[in-house]
Amino acid sequence: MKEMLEQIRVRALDALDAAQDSNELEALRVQLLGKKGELTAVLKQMGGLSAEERPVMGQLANNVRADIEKKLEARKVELKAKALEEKLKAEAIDITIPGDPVSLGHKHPMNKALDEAKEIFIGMGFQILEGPEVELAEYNFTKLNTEEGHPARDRSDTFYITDDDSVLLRTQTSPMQIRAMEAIKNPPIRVLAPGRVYRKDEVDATHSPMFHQIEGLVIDKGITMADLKGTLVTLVKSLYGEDAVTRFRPHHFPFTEPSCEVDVQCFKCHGAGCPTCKGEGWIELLGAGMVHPKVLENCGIDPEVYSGFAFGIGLERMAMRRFRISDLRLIFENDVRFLEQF
Ligand code: 2NL
Repeated sequence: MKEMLEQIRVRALDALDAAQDSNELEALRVQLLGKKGELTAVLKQMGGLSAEERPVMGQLANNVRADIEKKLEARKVELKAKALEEKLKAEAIDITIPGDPVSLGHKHPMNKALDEAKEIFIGMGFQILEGPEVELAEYNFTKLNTEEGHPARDRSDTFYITDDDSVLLRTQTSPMQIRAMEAIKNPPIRVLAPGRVYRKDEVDATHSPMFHQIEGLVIDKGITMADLKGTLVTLVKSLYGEDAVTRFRPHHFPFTEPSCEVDVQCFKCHGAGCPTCKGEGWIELLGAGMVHPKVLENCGIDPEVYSGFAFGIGLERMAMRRFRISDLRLIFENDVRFLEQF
């Protein structure tokens, strides 16, 4: 029996040393120490031993069991550490592998031009206004001194929504400024109204049925044409540089009196005439004027107390000049190869 126990000890310790993982260890534990295990089988034969031999064998069997248990525990710890190490190795990330390139977009050239213009006017104390593109004819035309029957209201120029022509797609952003005047009964008012506007134009290199406008409005006591000129010359200098030359030409709009158009001297030929200015020497920028007294009255502002000026700029034309774009359609097609250039 002594030999059997010694044999079990030697084989058990060897087998435990050879075990590759915790499953094998568990199988060995059952096989060696379990109720139907080898050691138990030997112990069951103890009954046949003499009274002197029994405690000696009992002692030895306990020693063998203790050795096996000790080894089992030690291997358990070793194999657990080994398994963890293998797991970490398998999950290791090679941080030196180059990442997938992220393609970053950027602002559309129209929004760049718009943001530039906004910054300039915010710097002069203007508030930015945005509002509905579907408007009442009342706000788009009537209150702007453009009565029913006026050629600007013609169905061939305006997208009307209702059959009675009372609701339309706004043809300018002025309705927002009318709302501002109605809401702020006590000037000063300094607002900038940028946004989409719609006119029934055929698409070509310089026309689109949807385009963007920036309108500005200033109302206070004692506002004169000098304020209009000062503000717009500041705009031109911010856009084209300190030495840019500005020209004010008489014009007509129903909502301003007097009215003017504002040109900047061609920055390429300085007035001599070249392809950039189509031989004119000047480039048209915007329309402006002193707010018509009837428009002030229509909004509940007393023209005997207050006066003001307003202006309107086409944003696409501004962006085309700013980024030297030759065809308006490129701005709306959104071909990435075109947009990437700005
Ligand atoms: C142009 C001309 C202009 C205005 C817009 C305006 C607005 C109010 C009252 C009076 Cl609420 N006027 N806006 C004035 C003059 C010109 O736009 O050529 N736009 C592209």
